[in-house]
Amino acid sequence: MKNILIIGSTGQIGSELAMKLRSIYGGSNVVAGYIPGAEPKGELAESGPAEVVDITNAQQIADVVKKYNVDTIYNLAALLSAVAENKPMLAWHIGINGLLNTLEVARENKCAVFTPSSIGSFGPNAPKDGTPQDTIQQPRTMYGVTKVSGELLSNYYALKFGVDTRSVRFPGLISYVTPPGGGTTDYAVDIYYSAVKGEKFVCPIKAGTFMDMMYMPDALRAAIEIMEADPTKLQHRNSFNIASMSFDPEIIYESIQKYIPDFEMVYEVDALRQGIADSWPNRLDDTCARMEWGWKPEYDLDSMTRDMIEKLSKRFKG
Ligand code: AKB
Repeated sequence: MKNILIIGSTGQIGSELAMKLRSIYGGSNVVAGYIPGAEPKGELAESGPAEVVDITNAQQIADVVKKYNVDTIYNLAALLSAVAENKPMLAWHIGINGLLNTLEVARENKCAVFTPSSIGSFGPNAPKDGTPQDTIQQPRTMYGVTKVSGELLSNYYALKFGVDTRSVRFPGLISYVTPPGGGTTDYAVDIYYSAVKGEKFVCPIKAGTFMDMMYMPDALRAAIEIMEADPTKLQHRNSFNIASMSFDPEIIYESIQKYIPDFEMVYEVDALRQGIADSWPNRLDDTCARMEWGWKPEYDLDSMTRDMIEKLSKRFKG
């Protein structure tokens, strides 16, 4: 049985991952770490312990790890790509100084650590289609810089100190539960909200811009399966390419139109997000994850669209 701390438990991934981990390992064995102002609510608040854990405060992390005998830390604290471009110092402080705090506490207390990386860790010099597991990583965004540095730092702690660090490179994550904030791939979530509410969608990303995307249930499973994987089979650690679908705005629009035929979309391109998207891969090659720990996505675009529309319709139309 694991004792888990989630840092950033009330964010887009954390809020769903916490509930999933609690359903597997038991409510009392998963501590929801949060920062003041982002307190857990509802089911998340009621189903297990919660503690203030600011990733930039090493002592706070250490105190909670000791109090709950934590052996596994999910580090989900980060600024997403577009926000990080506007607040680069803060993005570095949370993404790298925060990670260093987490890794040091993990080293001292023998914890395993999961820290997600991203498709944003690649840059314009990496092959765009079928981006390999091991290739050039020269991102031109602060988000990407923190993600590559985080991968290297996590590998360093594994090699030098034996800390069990593992990670996946998440694509854009799509969910009907907690909306994302400040990502380049957020349009692929917002489009479903507009469609279900009967609103015209104003797309900030140009037609023809392909990016990897994934439905949240697959992403949660990836985060759990990599931490459960047999370490003797892992040739990589930080971080594995994972993939399930790649599309551009026209393709997701058509997928929604199959279920909501009068749905309309227009384009008003956001220069910051478009620039970031243009520097990212179109589609990652996830062969290593499939071979080393059996990664396999369950959702494709159509099954995701059906589920998103059904769940959001229930919420908005009652
Ligand atoms: C973002 O768009 O910033 C994130 C990501 C792909 O890492 N969703």
